[in-house]
Amino acid sequence: MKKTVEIIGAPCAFGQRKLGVNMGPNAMRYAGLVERIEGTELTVEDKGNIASPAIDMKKYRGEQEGGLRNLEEVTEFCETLCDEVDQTIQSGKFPLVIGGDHSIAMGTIAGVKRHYDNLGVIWYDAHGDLNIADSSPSGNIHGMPLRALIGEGHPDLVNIGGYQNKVKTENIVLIGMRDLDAGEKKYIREAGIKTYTMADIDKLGMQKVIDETIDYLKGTDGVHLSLDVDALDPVETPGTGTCVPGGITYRESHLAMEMLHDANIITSMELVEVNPLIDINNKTADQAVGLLGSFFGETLL
Ligand code: HAR
Ligand code: MN
Ligand code: MN
Ligand code: MN
Repeated sequence: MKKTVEIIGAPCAFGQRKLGVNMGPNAMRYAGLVERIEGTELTVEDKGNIASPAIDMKKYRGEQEGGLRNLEEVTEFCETLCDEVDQTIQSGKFPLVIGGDHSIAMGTIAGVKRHYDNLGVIWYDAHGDLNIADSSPSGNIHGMPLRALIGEGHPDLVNIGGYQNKVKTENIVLIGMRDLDAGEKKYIREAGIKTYTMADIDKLGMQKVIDETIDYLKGTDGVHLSLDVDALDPVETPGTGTCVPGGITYRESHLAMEMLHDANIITSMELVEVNPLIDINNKTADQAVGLLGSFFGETLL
């Protein structure tokens, strides 16, 4: 792990329809994010929040046209984020991007991939985020970023950062899947993407899932961890816009973070979809910060 962690706040809410996810970065700061990482051996620099296009509430709440809600705003946001992440890595620091909805992954990974030839991606999520406009039931772009990163979908999204094909299907591991749309299931099978559904986690246990994931990605030259808090069970972790019952527990998620820390394979990370406006006393941000503590090397003893 690089010695300095640079926090980049990415307050984007354009990838879905629930305002409040743009307050996720500050909710995590309020929950003690900086202090928590500083409690490990690492140095923390908080770059603050990147600029977001203005939110026009009428348009934001309105029906989308053309199957992609707020396409221009998402694209503009991700272009800015891409350059920020690129700069962070160039200056020798570890980028920790805090969202914001999951559409920001297209910006984060566009910036990351400029530095790696064979990037691996761990997508820890209830959802595959592998839709294109035609297969999307919602038109919400946060359900599409991974597919765009692979190189399919609207050209504006596919070309964020000025280039395409950032992630190879054989370098992806999906963990926590339990709400895949029909088109996503078909795509995952056809592309042969390594997938751990909740049923797989039940059977194997999180320890084996992460051991296998680390082994599976051993040929990559960097691994990005994209952690969507809706991977966790909504009974414990309710502050997120698209809750799906039957999720990963908080303790299992700690185990995953601790193992990834010990394996020392993650070269960039983002944590997304914390929405304090639909949370209970900021507990989802508290948990997100707890998981980040484990990821950055906190121990219980
Ligand atoms: N698959 C559904 C859609 O495309 C729901 C996607 C929800 N996505 C996120 N990110 N919360 O994982 O609309
Ligand atoms: Mn997601
Ligand atoms: Mn999700
Ligand atoms: Mn750019």
